[in-house]
Amino acid sequence: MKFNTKTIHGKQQHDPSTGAVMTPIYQTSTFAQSSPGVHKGYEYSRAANPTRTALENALAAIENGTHGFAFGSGLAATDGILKLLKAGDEVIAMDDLYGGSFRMFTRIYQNFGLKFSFVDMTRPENILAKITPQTKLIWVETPTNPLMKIVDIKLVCDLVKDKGIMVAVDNTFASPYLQNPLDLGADIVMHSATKYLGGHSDVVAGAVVVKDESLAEKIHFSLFAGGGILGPQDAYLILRGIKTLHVRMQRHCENGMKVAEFLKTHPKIGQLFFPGLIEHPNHEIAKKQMKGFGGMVSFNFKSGKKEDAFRFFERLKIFTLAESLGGVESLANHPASMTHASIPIEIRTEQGISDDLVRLSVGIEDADDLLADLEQSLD
Ligand code: P1T
Repeated sequence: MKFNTKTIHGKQQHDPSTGAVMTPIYQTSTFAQSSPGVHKGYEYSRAANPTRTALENALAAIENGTHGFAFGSGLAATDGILKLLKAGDEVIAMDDLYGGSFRMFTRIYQNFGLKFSFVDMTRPENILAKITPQTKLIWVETPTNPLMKIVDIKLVCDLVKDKGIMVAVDNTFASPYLQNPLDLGADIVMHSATKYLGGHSDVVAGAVVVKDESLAEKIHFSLFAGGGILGPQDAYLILRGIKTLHVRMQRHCENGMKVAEFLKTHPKIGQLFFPGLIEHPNHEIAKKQMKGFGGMVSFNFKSGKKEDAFRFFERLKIFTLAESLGGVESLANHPASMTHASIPIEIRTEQGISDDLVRLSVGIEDADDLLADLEQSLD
């Protein structure tokens, strides 16, 4: 089955009890048993719920995995993965990544005895330099949030193959339409389903997909025993969103490219971060491992002034200044004070998350209107 069919039909069935074409919202916490332990496959909704099962099957289908898991948020999904580790284990993580992931790693799990090193994985030799016998997980994010670096997933997986180290990829920015990390050798793929999977900025959710039976059992245990599940209403919304993922992503990619091309020639723009541009340092890798370049574009100002960024945000009319991304509507974000404020300023500055950095989530509106909005605001 091709991807554009899988988003709608992948591992889906009509509701077995009624024939309902769309999976109903099973708003129930518990399920009747005819004798202790005798039931129709469901006991208690923290363990499994039919609406969540339908979503988890859809997630597995579009990420080419065998098992999907739906968590209450992207961070709950990350948390569910980290719970596979134990004190003394070491994690090598991408240096540029969502601020909330960095905050969880350094302010929660470090206190529980995990050790984290952050390296620029666009140079894979940086990973090799940090591997020790205690290394158990490589945490890749690509494209990265907010600087749009691209990591060669297959190269990283090949590097640690046979070393007993798992590779997890946060695939939020690409979405499964553009890239399938499990096909490139990753063990785990994770999403903030709040973003492109949901697609309408109306739900917070997380996803994990694996292709290995014993890893699936461990993730299910982490979800079930840790309790960070997604409720049935939210599971329904993500399932509904996935059905149009391929159509939305095509337009996100088209509009993202148009916005990047426009910004490239604008005299006030300094650095532009978009993997679809031939000038992007990782463009060739992006071309190799992604089906398109997505709708996320970051840039800073030639002036280097925070005030210029703030004036730009305040004058936007169609782009909304807000956290998050991946919805049908265009958003603008100031990473330094919003999504990445939890990263200490010295690390932020070293990474290049400057005070004049702007991150755009380009939506699926008419591109002419988006370009006109950027132009009037920059002028
Ligand atoms: O917000 P939540 O659903 O918990 O997802 C966390 C998360 C994980 N990974 C990546 C790459 C993300 O971008 C996010 C959430 N990011 C934003 C809210 C943002 O505006 O960047």
